[in-house]
Amino acid sequence: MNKFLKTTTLTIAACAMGATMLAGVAQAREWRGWNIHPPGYPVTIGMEKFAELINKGSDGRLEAKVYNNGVLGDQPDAIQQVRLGGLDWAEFNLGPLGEIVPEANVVSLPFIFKDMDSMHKVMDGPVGEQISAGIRNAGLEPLAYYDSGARSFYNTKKPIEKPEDMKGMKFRVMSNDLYVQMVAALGGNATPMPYGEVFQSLKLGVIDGAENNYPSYESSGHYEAAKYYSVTQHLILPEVLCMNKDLYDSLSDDDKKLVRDAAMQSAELQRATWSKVAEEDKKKVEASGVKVNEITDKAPFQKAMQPIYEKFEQENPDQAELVKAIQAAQK
Ligand code: GTR
Repeated sequence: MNKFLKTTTLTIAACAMGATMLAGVAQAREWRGWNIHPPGYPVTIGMEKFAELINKGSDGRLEAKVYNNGVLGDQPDAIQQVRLGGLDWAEFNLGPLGEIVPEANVVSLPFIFKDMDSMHKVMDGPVGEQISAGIRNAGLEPLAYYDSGARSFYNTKKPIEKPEDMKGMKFRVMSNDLYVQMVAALGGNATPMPYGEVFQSLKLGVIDGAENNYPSYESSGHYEAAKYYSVTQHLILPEVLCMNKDLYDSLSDDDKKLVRDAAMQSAELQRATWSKVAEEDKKKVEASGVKVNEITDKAPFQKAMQPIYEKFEQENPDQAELVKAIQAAQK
């Protein structure tokens, strides 16, 4: 995190803490919710719904609040904060979460899901339960899964049609070693970097590209800096609405139910909003001059991932079963 962001984050955190203290005993302690996205983004809409249902459903006994735009820190830091109780709840992508939840890392194997429907099917079944158990073991109570579509590569230089086109280009990836391996296997160079630094880095030419879904590509403004979007759809990553496990465990049964119902309703709204917004954002970036190229033959990209699967299964024998289960569920 850069210094300005860190100072701002600390100031905001201190203010939030001060406000909670000033509120005194009569009022609920505010549950601070970390969100990386701006207002109006599908995740933000879902999280705001969750907060609203909690606040209303408890007649103000509980108070959840969403802090947007990553002002409470970047994602890997926020994951630690929610685990430790410095923050209360959040919506995380399973990519960076995979670094501390081995079960969750299987979804970061590129091309593991055929499409969104297959991802939903797997996450709604026994594999999803094992991933949830892993998240719980890490000190986070998983409440509901949100959608984040499919991620594709974009860059400032040219359309990517085959892996060789990535040669010599530097791509920002999220914090997870599997993504560094992924870009390297395709012939490019990977640089893990906080989301909030990508726009500037594209503008300055520090990186040539990155990868994301349409709504993030649009809302982050990356589409203004990197005009070539190549539909590789190499990752279909679920996201999870979760809270500090000790906080969840401390709730009464009625409040646990309130939290779970609110999470479910928020996820329904988030998923419905997602499919609408993803389409709209594709049109919006195209209208702004972005060159989108579909990739008819994804086989060369998929083939290049084989060594990553082999290494992963060798190093994580416990997760190898999960990989097989995901593959079998999609046959
Ligand atoms: C978005 C995701 C965020 C964050 C971001 C990134 O699609 O919703 O949680 O992971 O991508 O690229 O860092």
